[in-house]
Amino acid sequence: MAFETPSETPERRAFYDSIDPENMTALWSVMAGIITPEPTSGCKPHAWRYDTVREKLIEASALISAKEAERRVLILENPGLRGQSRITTSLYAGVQLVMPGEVAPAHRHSQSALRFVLESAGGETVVNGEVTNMQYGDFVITPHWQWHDHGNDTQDPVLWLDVLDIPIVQFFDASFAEGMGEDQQKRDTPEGDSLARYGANMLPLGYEKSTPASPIFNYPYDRSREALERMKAAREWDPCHGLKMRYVNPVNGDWAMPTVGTCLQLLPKGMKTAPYKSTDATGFVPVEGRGRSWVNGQEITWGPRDVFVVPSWHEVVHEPEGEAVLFAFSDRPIQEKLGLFREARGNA
Ligand code: 1HN
Repeated sequence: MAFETPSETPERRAFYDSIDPENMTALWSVMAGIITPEPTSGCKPHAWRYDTVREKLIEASALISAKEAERRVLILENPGLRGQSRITTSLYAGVQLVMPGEVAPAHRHSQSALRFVLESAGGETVVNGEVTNMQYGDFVITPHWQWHDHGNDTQDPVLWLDVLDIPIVQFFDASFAEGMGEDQQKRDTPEGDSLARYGANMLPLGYEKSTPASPIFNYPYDRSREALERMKAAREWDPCHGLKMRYVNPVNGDWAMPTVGTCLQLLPKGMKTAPYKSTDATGFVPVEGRGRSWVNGQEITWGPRDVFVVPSWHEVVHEPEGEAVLFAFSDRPIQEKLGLFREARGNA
């Protein structure tokens, strides 16, 4: 049963007005709005078309360099949350462009970031002294407070989706940031070191975890895709998700990032998923294939590199045209740790 707001009488109104200057509010006058029987999100279902985002970024590249901008990014703002730099209530997302020869200078901040590579013939990002080459579909993380800079020595534009936990850090008033004062940090770790060290089903003997983020910072698409391709043969489809795998921190099996959960999902040809809803508003990036999804009945069509959002507690049904692969991100790791995560499968 939902809470109901008691009716207002002239005496009650006068009372509310009398406590207002004292910085007090009567709970019973606002309770129904703040303790809701189900999530009531300001976040709306929406899709951003890659062609449009890319075109506008190329236009922006004539106006400002990556260096002057610090990061040349167009923020994907949820239509229900305009002006707040949010794609969902708890997450920030934007698409970043680095033109040939450009650098995005080294800096660090409390916010954790992920990059999902949308277009790259070999752009580079350096995290904590180690460079990694970026290819389409790679999932790259920049853990909080680690130095990072980006470069593009190729002939073609490099674009990726950035997802950061900015609204979460904002909520806790815990933001720190600083520039390095140099375009590029020193590369003092061999390329591929962290993937070899932590991403081969082994760990250095005696390794002790020092941060909640995964020590792997590039999860290459070809590896993740290969896993899905092999598993496909078993033909074990989850009715709501097809085949959905989460990216993990190999040290403890937790999510790769403490604040943002990420998955790669294969929807087989001919599948229409069973209705699903969960408390973690989720952003999807189709990597392969086209299709449509219904979000609380609202149809969203999608193709490669588009970005679309399913808000908290909105029922979603996916229907790929052929086989499709989707990258997904949400704040699920935090909700799980706080005991808040809920889901409903099927027509419940
Ligand atoms: C940031 O550091 C990057 O490093 C991208 O590429 C987007 C948005 C807000 C704050 C920091 C990056 C960002 C950001």
